[in-house]
Formats: sequence, structure tokens, C-alpha cells
Amino acid sequence: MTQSSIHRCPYCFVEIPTAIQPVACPACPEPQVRNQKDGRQEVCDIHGVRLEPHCADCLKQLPVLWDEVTTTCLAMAGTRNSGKTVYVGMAANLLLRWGRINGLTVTHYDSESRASFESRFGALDPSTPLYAATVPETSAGRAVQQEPVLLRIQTAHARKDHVLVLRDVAGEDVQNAAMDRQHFRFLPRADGVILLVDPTDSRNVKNALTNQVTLAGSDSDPAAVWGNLDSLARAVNIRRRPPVAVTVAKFDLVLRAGNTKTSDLSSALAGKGLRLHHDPSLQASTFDPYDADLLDEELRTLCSRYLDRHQLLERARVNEDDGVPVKFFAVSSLGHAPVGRQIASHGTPSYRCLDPIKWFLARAGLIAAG
Ligand SMILES: Nc1nc2c(ncn2[C@@H]2O[C@H](COP(=O)(O)OP(=O)(O)O)[C@@H](O)[C@H]2O)c(=O)[nH]1
Ligand SMILES: [Mg+2]
Ligand SMILES: [Zn+2]
Ligand SMILES: [Zn+2]
Repeated sequence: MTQSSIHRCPYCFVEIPTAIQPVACPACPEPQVRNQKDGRQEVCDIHGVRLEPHCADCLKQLPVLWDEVTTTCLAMAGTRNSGKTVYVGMAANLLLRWGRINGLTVTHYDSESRASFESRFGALDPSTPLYAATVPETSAGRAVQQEPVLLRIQTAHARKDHVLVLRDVAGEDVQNAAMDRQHFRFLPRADGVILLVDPTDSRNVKNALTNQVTLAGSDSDPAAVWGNLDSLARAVNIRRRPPVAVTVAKFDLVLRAGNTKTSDLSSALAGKGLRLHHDPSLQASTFDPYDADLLDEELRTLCSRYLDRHQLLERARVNEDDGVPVKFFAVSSLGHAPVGRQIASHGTPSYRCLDPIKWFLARAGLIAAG
């Protein structure tokens, strides 16, 4: 197992060459990025401050000591309300816990990234209301950047620290076929895309649960979002398209609908031996490809036959024919439906949340697959 040496900008996901170090003034409103002259500490003529490492592509200042880490950069995608923001917050907290259980060191990249995470995601505790809709990045004319979540992962065998970069997006942005190519170029450059699929619009879930929980579904099709990503990748002419983790979100609702005896889902989910009734993701430090393959098969059947998502399977086939790795996953960030806008007071027994991320970390050679 060799760890990938990929090193990307955490904002635009461009691969940063290690040999040169572009720098610019952190105080200049429109930074002039240039290559650092050998060993010289340059200073801005206007502000008198030291030039700091910047990304030559998006011109943003890089986090401190960014040249010393390797990266895995993941982007969320999915329709509005599919659970992306809740997932990012929960997955980050679970990764910290997963590290503690499995003897890896997982921490926020630095105090700044920790503060930014905590101000946006809170502690996801039972008394906090859920998040307001993610603000679209390109609505008000000028594009704003969503700050990515940065988690540092240290393992015994890796020479450099590895940073997992997780970027949330607003559903509006990826539902929009005409999304801004320049701004969203990070998506096709990612090391992986987690495409969340909201099961609450499917007839079987709706019929079984209408009287039990409020279903805040989305208004668009995840296969259409995936189609937009594929067009974007073609438009920016990126040859290597990122692997896609097609991830059924809010899986607690699917399992709950399966408990309704009259539901078609009930027979589909009947086998106790099904992988989707097991959740090894937090307890194991490794990624289990055998478990993942069986789960992938179960979920493809579930999506096409029981969750009205056969277009997803067509998109998956088109992508796989083009050599893009695709795997189906299922997660529940909350473990059960929220009550009103609060998380239920008995906490959040999440379900398989780390599987998609562990797949990407195994692909990067950071954790073992076995
Ligand atoms: N039952 C259930 N509902 C969830 C779960 N995750 C998110 N939700 C619901 O979906 C809503 C939208 O989530 P959010 O993360 O804001 O969606 P986004 O628009 O994709 O970012 C939340 O307010 C919750 O009501 C989950 O794991 N289970
Ligand atoms: Mg959101
Ligand atoms: Zn300056
Ligand atoms: Zn950049």
C-alpha cells in the first residue's frame, strides 16, 4: 500500500506542483501571485508584510504549512435537502471518534479550521436546531467560497500528514444545469464526489411513512445532478473524472418504511443477512471491499426496484463504461427522523456514515482495504 502523494489546493482542488511555491501578499485585495525567488523572503512593496503561499489557480491564500501535507479532496453533491450539510458535520465528528477508536490521530487541521467548523456546524447535539439551507455560492453575482472542512489524519506508516478536505455545496448550485464552470471547477477535479440520494420522494417510503414523520423531500432528481456534473467535467475538459460514491441518505427512513408490513420495502429488506442491516464502519480502521461490494449490489437493486431511482443506475453504467469508478453506499447521519427542527433527544446513532469516505481514503492508500 503506497500513499498517494497528491497535493491539492483545498479551495479549487487544483494539483499543486511541489517544486515551486507561488507567493503573494495576504493584504493586497487582488493578490499578484508569483514564484518565490530561491530562499528569499519577499515583502510586499505596499504593505510591507511577508508574501505568503497562495494558489496560483484560484489565488486564495493557502492554509499555514500546506506544502507539508498530502490531500484527499472530496466534494458533496446532491439535490436540495438531501442531507449534505448534516452529513458533512456528522462525518467530520465521526472521523474524530473513528480515529480515537482505531488508534489513528484525526484532528482539525489547525485552530482556525476547527473554529470555522465549530461556528458552522456546532456540536450537532440534541438541543441544536438543524442547519439553515446552505447559501448558494453564485447567487448574488459575486461568487463566495464555502470554507472546506479540513481534517488532519496521521498514521504510523505515512511519511507526511494527510488532510481530508470536505466541501459542501448548495443543492441549488448543482441542480442548475448552467452552473458556473469557473467557480465549480473543483467538482470535476475532486478525488471523489459523494452524491447524496434522498429516498424520501420514493413512493414506497412516502406511502409507508406519511402519517409517521414529516418528509422534507427535495424537488429534483439526483440523476439529473449527476448529469450536470458530467457535463461540467466535459465542459472544463477534464479527462480523469472523479470516482462517485452514490449514497442513499436518510437511510433510517428506508429501514423504518421497511418495518411497515404492508410495504414492498418490507419484503425487500427482510433478509437479516443483508449487509444493509449491519454497520461495521466506525469499528474498523480498514475499508472492507467484500462488505462494500455486497452492499453495493443490494443498494443498486433497492434503488432501481424500490426507490424509483432507476435513472441512477443508467448514469452509473454510462460512467462505468467511461472508466469512472462508482460505488453505492447508504448512510443515516441522524439515525432517525428529526423532531420538528431539533434532533431527537436520545442522540444520533448514525448509520454507516464513514463508508464512502473510507472508500476514498483506501483509494488514496491511507487506510488498508481488507
Ligand atoms: N431522517 C433523517 N433526516 C435527515 C437526515 N439527514 C438530514 N435529514 C433531514 O434533511 C434536512 C435537510 O438536511 P440538509 O443537510 O440541510 O440538506 P442539504 O440541503 O442537502 O444540505 C434536515 O433538516 C433534516 O430534516 C438523516 O440522516 N435522517
Ligand atoms: Mg446544505
Ligand atoms: Zn500587499
Ligand atoms: Zn486554488
